[in-house]
Amino acid sequence: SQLESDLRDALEQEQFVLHYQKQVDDKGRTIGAEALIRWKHPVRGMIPPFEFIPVCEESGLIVPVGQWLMKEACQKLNQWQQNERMKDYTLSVNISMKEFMEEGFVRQVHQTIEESGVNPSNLELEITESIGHANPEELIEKLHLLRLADLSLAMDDFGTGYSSLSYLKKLPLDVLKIDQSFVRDLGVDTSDESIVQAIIKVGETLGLEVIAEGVESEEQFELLKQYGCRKFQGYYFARPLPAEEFEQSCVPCP
Ligand code: G
Ligand code: G
Ligand code: MN
Ligand code: NA
Repeated sequence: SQLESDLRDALEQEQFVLHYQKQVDDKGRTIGAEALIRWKHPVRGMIPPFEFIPVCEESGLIVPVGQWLMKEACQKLNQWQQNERMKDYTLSVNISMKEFMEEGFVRQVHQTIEESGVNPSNLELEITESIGHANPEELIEKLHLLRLADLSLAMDDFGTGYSSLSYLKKLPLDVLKIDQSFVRDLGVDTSDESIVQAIIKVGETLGLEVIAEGVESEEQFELLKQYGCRKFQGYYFARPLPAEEFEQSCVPCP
């Protein structure tokens, strides 16, 4: 398709960029960021990922795009690690299921980490529950191999998939990300309050960190803190921003 061939050009001409959305602690202090890809199209302007990631997945382009992304993310994290103010930030990167299931994915990630010289202990890979549709043994094995590089693994959009808790327990994860659909109606929908509390409890029980996504208001932030959540992400703190703007926004207040 036209889009597919445009995407090949985009890779060659380096038209992809990463934006960074802040993640904060309970005091609102920056602790890291999630990297979110954008396509800077020469004619159409900034194109959001939902308009091209599916095409990348169908066409196999997700492999080279994912490689570019991992390289870019490792370079950025490596820069932060040289900077006194940002040296402890974590950087989370989204991995699509198609990419994850690709032969050679783990080796490629390890190689990119090595070549970049980054300390991987602040690198986090986000997978989604839809990965659960894959062969469970193969998935668990792959996650263990990935973690040999000393990086962290997060379950993105948690609570929207179908994975059972007994399955979740078997996965070598570090972090659960509460899906923003549950955060949206906090203070409005009591069942969402219960779901969020339950997810935080599951995290505690399994020894996983929990981060709430999609925090848009002070009320949501306060409720999440009351429930015991310690990490937060959402428009209330910052939108995804180009690297420079993100880095400037992290300058501590005098
Ligand atoms: O702002 P946002 O529009 O960035 O992202 C929309 C969707 O695209 C989210 O589901 C997000 O996980 C996905 N996405 C964003 N960046 C990336 C990326 O770098 N790789 C993959 N595979 N998905 C991404
Ligand atoms: O699927 P994933 O969680 O990776 O994607 C994150 C998506 O959520 C991105 O599209 C990002 O722009 C968006 N996002 C981040 N914070 C907020 C928020 O507070 N509200 C809403 N509506 N979307 C958000
Ligand atoms: Mn994500
Ligand atoms: Na998410």
